[in-house]
Amino acid sequence: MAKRKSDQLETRVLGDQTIFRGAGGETHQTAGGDVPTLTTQQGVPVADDQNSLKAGQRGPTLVEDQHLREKIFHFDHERIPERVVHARGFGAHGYFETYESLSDITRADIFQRKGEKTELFARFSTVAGNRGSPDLARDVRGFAVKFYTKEGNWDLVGNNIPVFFIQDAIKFPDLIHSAKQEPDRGFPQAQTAHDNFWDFISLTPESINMALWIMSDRTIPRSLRFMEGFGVHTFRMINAQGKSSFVKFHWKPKQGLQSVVWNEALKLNGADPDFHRRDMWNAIQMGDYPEWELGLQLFDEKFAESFEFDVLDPTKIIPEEQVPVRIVGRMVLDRCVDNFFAETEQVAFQTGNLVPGIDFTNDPLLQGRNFSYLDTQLSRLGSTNFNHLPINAPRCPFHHFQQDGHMAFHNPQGRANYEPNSWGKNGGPRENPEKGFQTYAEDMDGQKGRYRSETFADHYSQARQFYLSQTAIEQGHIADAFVFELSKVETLAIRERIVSHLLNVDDDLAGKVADGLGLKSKPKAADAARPTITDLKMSNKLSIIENGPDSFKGRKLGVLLTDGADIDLVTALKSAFKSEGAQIEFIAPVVGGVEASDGSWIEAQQKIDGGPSVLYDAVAILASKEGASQLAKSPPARDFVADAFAHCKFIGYTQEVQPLFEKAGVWSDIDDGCKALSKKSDAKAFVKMCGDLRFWEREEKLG
Ligand code: HDE
Repeated sequence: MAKRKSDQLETRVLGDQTIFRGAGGETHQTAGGDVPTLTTQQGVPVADDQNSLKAGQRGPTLVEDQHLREKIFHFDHERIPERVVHARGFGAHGYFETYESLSDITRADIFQRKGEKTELFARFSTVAGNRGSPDLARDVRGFAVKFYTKEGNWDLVGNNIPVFFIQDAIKFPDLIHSAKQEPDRGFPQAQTAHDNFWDFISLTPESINMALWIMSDRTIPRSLRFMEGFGVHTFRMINAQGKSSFVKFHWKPKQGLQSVVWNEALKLNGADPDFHRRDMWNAIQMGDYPEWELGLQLFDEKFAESFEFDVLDPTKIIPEEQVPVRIVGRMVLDRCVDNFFAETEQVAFQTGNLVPGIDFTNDPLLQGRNFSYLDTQLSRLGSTNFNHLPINAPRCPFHHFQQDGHMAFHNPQGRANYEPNSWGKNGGPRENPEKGFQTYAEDMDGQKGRYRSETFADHYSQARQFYLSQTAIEQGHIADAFVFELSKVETLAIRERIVSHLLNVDDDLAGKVADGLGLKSKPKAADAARPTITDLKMSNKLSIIENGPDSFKGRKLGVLLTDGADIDLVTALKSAFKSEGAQIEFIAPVVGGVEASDGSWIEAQQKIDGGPSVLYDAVAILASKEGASQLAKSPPARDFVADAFAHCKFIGYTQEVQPLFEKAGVWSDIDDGCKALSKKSDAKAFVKMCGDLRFWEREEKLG
């Protein structure tokens, strides 16, 4: 027992616990034998981290307590401004593997050597919500990747939707102001279902294509792992001979595409506001590394001139049927961050971060972004030296004469901090016309003016193409989403204006939305700058359902158990789903677990009310007779079944569950999406069945 100087305080070491006894009682701290001594930031060892320095037992705290002041001072300044958009995000480390040399198309070093791996960091985000907002907000997802290439950092700062709301950067502050919380009341946050947003959209016809995309299930992805990514703008690739090709970038998830349904998203936000980040974290920690393939749509001036729309207009896609996507490599995310703040929060993406061999086009949105992303880092990270942070620093050698400023870790060494200079070898780095970044020498000629090109004037044709390319289920979801959002809009004129735009997209959609809103009379179609092209070819790449996963791999089964659950079935399910590469979680009346039919103990991961069925892609309910009648009395257990059924999930069940299913109101509706489990071999059939996204036929029946 070590005695302190003060009579009132003593410190005892008991096993691996240090016990401090003071007038206020005892505090305990676990400390292994070899742990380092706690110090201040100056490295001064700390003797007492429990009590501030006071004049007397009950006296005032003394300002000379430097440890207290340093600790509180630092804590007071822990937060930095959140991103003005894309505040809520989740990042992970990984690598890019080049499938083939693209030296005929680009001199970008990352695309020169087949099989080469390049370190990268990816950050996924929602756009409108604040840093603490829920993951399943209906919103576009940011999809930003920083490649640490051998010739500098290349940032591909994209979204999970290939088009954008506006055509010119000058409208971005208006768009974002309208989407975020309204300025007088400070709400609603993380949702577009309010007047300001739809007012802006209804007065901005160029946003209608994007409006269709955001009302689709693309904005409620099942997981960050199951969504596509897009560079959105047309970029250029330049080869060593200076030849330019236009390019659009695509990320295709190897897991396939998958979204949740809206009612599920609403419930998920309550059940687990961190659903997406938890999913990504768990998948990587378990070694189920998410992968995307990078695809390029490459085309030349000739195609650009013959295309129905302007390739510089970011509200348009180029359908894959017109320019196929060439797969050139893959991204694997295989490492979680060590520290969320240092990496995910401080990473600074910039569209301006390009490498030799990749270049901009004159897309007016991209041009505006190039200004914004550098500028915003100063107010967010507080110093021009944000590139000194490890997450932002290039991994290749870098040499320049930029110096000083807040928090400068690297300054030029030696005498030379300017160029040209006469100091020969010691004079520091020099420019290199061969290796250096060469801007593509595009011809430029024109009068100054604030223009919107005539070639950007078609606002409805691709919205129609997108809508008609969806399956009937997805079309239903789009109409429902419009009705949901516009029902939250209080101003009738705004609701009507949106319907007037939809009339230029598709009559049937406009009709469904007008009916869903209970409009007394249908408005007339909005004046269109260009008539809608009605015969654009459909593209099945635009549907999620048509591009879903082909197995249950990487997805999650939730098994609701009670005491007496059939051990053979539990074991069979476990092994069938594990060998499929899926996750399985047990839910029970108490988290301690249940006693199975053979007397063995099965530990649960969730208690029923903490593990609702919205957390799972498919569910099974294995109960004894007694267990099922207990569950029938439990509202969370009834919701578990009713929600799984309403969300068109595949459901495995044993006959004993009848009382529970009856109470949940689904027993008489049991359909082909429900699999009776009675023998071991049923588990395999069930996992196969779950390979489909959902049992959508049920949705049609439920209406
Ligand atoms: Fe962004 N955007 N953006 N954006 N954006 C930001 O940069 C901006 C746009 C995107 O995980 C900000 O560092 C303007 C399109 C992602 O850190 C800011 C315009 C696309 C992220 C900014 C756009 C994006 C951002 C806020 C219109 C898809 C998160 C914090 C001209 C192609 C990156 C920051 C991360 C973040 C400006 C439009 C994607 C303010 C001015 C189009 C994924 O600089």
